[in-house]
Amino acid sequence: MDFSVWMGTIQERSENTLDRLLPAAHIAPQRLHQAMRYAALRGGKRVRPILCHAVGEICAADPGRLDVAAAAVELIHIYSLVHDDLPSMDNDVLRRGKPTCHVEFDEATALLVGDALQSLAFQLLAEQETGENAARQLAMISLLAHSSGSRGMAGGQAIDLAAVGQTLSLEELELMHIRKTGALIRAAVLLGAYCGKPLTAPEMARLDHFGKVLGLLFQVADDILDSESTTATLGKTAGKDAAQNKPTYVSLLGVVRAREKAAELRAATHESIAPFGEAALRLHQLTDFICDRSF
Ligand code: GRG
Repeated sequence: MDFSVWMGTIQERSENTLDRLLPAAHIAPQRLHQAMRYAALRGGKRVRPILCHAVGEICAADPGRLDVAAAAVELIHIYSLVHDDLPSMDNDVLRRGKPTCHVEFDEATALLVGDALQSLAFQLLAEQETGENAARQLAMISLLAHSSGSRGMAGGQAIDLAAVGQTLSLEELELMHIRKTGALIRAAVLLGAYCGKPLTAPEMARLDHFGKVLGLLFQVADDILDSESTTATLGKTAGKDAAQNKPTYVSLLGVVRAREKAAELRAATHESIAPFGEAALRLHQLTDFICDRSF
């Protein structure tokens, strides 16, 4: 199956799973549930769910288990976007081609949407069957908690907020992105692996390395897009990093060297999963999509 067709099927599965697992809009408190569904449904590339499913092909994971793990990581991602867009953080009005959650509803509701989506993610991993046994499911919960907490995504966001108007070295920028964006990308990879047949320690280490490098590649590509694309194409405000005087790969390296960096990371990503052979086909294709995407 062509990659774009395969990706479309996973995006559809992801949408249907979120639709099924989110509280219905008519259930009280209706406004909060409407806002959760507004933020979560009909939008986004679903890169993290696609990653879960692509890794699932390596370890023969059950698609139903992957759906739940993928939904959990996507819910954390959506919560982070809703909170990131708030006036006290990035103060943005457009996300996934529509008004941000606090613009469509209100600030207090958007805050609660993020909180409730985060709780739902962990509820799913605790209540639904995602791994072969309880120990595996606990490992999945622990992984997602670490990845999204103060030494993962939330910590990366704190470094990001403190960095506005500052000069960061390349190493400091990398450390920020490893946490802010990379931690959840890595979690998506490893959650996919936990859904399937147990892999050997070297195989898990290989996937771990892949997830880390892919997270950086995702961010370099995102920085290049932010500097070169348009708001209409991205479905979110373009050029914000420069406007807010935020350090990025493009501001530090210039666009030509940022592209070289992306090419190096792409090669390293492919190399890290080469030993999986044909089973990693979807992961290779997804790596290229992340690097070459235009939105
Ligand atoms: C508020 C705790 C907290 C964390 C926020 C991820 C994040 C941390 C903020 C998002 C800001 C941002 C634009 C980061 C750059 C990389 C990124 C995560 C882009 C958005 O992810 P995509 O491109 O979005 O996967 P879609 O909408 O396609 O899911």
